[in-house]
Amino acid sequence: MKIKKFVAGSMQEATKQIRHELGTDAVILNSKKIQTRRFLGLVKKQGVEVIAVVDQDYSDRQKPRRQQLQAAFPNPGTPPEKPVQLELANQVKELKELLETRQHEQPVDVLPEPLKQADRLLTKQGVSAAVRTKAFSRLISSSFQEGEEWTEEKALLRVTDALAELLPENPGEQMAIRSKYVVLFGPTGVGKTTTLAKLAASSVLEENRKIAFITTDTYRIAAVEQLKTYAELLNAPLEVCYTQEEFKAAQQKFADFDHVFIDTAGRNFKDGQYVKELKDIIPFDRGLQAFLVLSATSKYSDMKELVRQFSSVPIDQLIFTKVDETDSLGSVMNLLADSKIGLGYMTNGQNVPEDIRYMSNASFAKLLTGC
Ligand SMILES: Nc1nc2c(ncn2[C@@H]2O[C@H](COP(=O)(O)OP(=O)(O)OP(=O)(O)O)[C@@H](O)[C@H]2O)c(=O)[nH]1
Ligand SMILES: [Mg+2]
Repeated sequence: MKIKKFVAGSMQEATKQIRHELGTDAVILNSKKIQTRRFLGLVKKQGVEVIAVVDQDYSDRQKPRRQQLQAAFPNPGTPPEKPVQLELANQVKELKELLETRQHEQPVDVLPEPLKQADRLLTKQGVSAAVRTKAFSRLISSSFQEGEEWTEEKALLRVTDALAELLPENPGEQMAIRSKYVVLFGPTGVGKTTTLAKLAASSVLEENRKIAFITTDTYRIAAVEQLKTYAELLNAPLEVCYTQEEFKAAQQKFADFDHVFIDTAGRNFKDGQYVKELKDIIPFDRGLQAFLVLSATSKYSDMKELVRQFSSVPIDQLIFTKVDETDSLGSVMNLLADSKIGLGYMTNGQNVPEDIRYMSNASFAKLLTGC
């Protein structure tokens, strides 16, 4: 297998070079527009940088097929000689078609074995083909050297970095809880109340903050009792609010507190009506840090639909719970790679306050690949 970077004035020129140097079985892995400098670096010129690869084994595997086709459709006599220009135009067209037909193949088909192995690991984790393709294209365009030696460890580290780069911006641990009001919402039973208690407990125990609780979960009878238990343990006041007026009154009451942790009712938010009900009670304004809580055990398509339903709510970050209950984080990766909302926390157990961790993009990618 041979991988090479080509720089040319246009895509057409680049494909000509690729055909010339790597042959007709070459596949374009990545291309981007670049600015080249000419004449003492003063004049800028538009160009393209293309990374192409040819897998000799693949090419050889195709030979018998080509011979078969030639045998099945023998050339009926010597073709008339074509003018040179027409010949060239046909070659370009042929190459274009070839590249187009092979564009949908996994780029990893032609990568070195350690990278293929990393790809298999991601596939096992449930990372989608689209995300894997994006990660490998990024890896190749940013740090792939011709003739580079690859080990399994190096491949995994580079893939981990490339995956982290696909994730939306994450404000970092120092900015974990940065607003006075912190609200958690999400589907039923994902661990909202437990996670809120973990965050509140860390705030009291590690940062010595003066905290209070509000709950708008008046739907389940036991919900208030559950939060009251945590509030009593942390010696923090709790207000139960049924309406936005009551919510605003509670905010007034807690005017001199450092943080107010707000719990909400778990509902089937695939029904947009519940999103509206949530917004009817809680004014989602600037002073509020909003976390959508999802379970890491959920299916990608369900989580994606939930995020879509919340598009009218300004969500700051996502929290994924129950990481301890799953062996594959592919659905979380697929969701994050697709989303503009960054990752915040992950929880990995029922213990309050221990089982929670702020996750940077790099630490999540490492957790995913086991690096
Ligand atoms: N294994 C595991 N269990 C968790 C985790 N977080 C919460 N749980 C458990 O999940 C169950 C539901 O937790 P809650 O905090 O009541 O969930 P909720 O989202 O507030 O539920 P509703 O308010 O009814 O929608 C409890 O048994 C928790 O102990 C976690 O990270 N891992
Ligand atoms: Mg709850």
